[in-house]
Amino acid sequence: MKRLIDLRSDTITKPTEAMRKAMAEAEVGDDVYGEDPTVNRLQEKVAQLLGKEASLFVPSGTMANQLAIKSQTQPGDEVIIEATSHPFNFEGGAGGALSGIQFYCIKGNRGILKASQIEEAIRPNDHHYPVSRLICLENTHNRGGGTIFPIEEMKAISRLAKERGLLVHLDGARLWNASIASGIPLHEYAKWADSVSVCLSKGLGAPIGSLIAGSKELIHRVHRFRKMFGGGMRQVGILAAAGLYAIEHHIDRLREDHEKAKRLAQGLSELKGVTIHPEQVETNIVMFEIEDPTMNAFHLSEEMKRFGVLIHAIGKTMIRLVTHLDVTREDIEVALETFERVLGRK
Ligand code: TLP
Repeated sequence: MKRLIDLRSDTITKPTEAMRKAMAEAEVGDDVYGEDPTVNRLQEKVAQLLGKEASLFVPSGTMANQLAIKSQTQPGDEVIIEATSHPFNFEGGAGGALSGIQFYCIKGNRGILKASQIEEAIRPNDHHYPVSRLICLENTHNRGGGTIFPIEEMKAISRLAKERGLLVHLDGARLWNASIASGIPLHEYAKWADSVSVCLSKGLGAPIGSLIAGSKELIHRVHRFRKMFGGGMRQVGILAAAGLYAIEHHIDRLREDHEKAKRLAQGLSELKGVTIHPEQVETNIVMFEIEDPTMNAFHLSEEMKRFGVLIHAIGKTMIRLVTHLDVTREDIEVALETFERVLGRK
């Protein structure tokens, strides 16, 4: 069967041979007893990279975000968040269901919020209002198009949060990408948040796994809730080994994914019916709009699939493409030729 070029997400990568070898050779133990040496090593490594006291291995980015919310709020509290963010839109309503919080959504500029917008959203200390407790940021911002959250704005938000007694959670599923593209170390970003989640199963190419990092006290609470949410795992050193391998070998190469995304955007800008701003592509996500009387985004996605290229239609006019470890530079050229075949040149 012809190999598909899959640009739907960076979550679709398969573990490399070398990663599988590291997994097969991993030393393991019962992690519910805290006795898995490979998990412990991964947790220490990630805490150190993020400059936090501790971190905890969890199955998914969704669980990491939801544990951050659960362990830093009370039912009835309000969580201030960007309107197109992952926790608000794509986590099955978990914030309400599992933590009893409500979200206060603010529309950002390609996912990026300003401290002044957040300031306006903080509720007065009056019994009519919910208690504003937690601010959630996302870096890079998925729906914003892989946008990097400017560090200066993060600092300003963190200062505001401190002044007003709120906490900050950073959904850093793709913080690795932000760090590589901006040259700002991971711990510099993490410094401005009380809790940070990172994913191993996106650009880094591991099959599973996320971590949540913060103070020892916070991670102690997160640990309790991880058990409650059913996320206590046993001999998962096998999975942690994939994560360690990914951290050691797949961070620097993210640059290549960013270059591939830029090439895609530039190529797409020459095609009929495509509205795209190549200069806005900062990391590995490319968003574009399709305006063609005969073709909407779903139709385009079907057509591309017929020719072996998978893309993600996220609405009638919007398409998302994500570059990753399992698409080569040649694949990008083939994908662009296929787009051209379907859409034609301007
Ligand atoms: N994002 C997935 C889909 O759920 C949309 C993707 O293909 O991009 N935070 C951010 C910023 C994410 O992009 C994702 C996954 C998550 C959290 C959740 O991670 P998982 O899928 O591990 O629960």
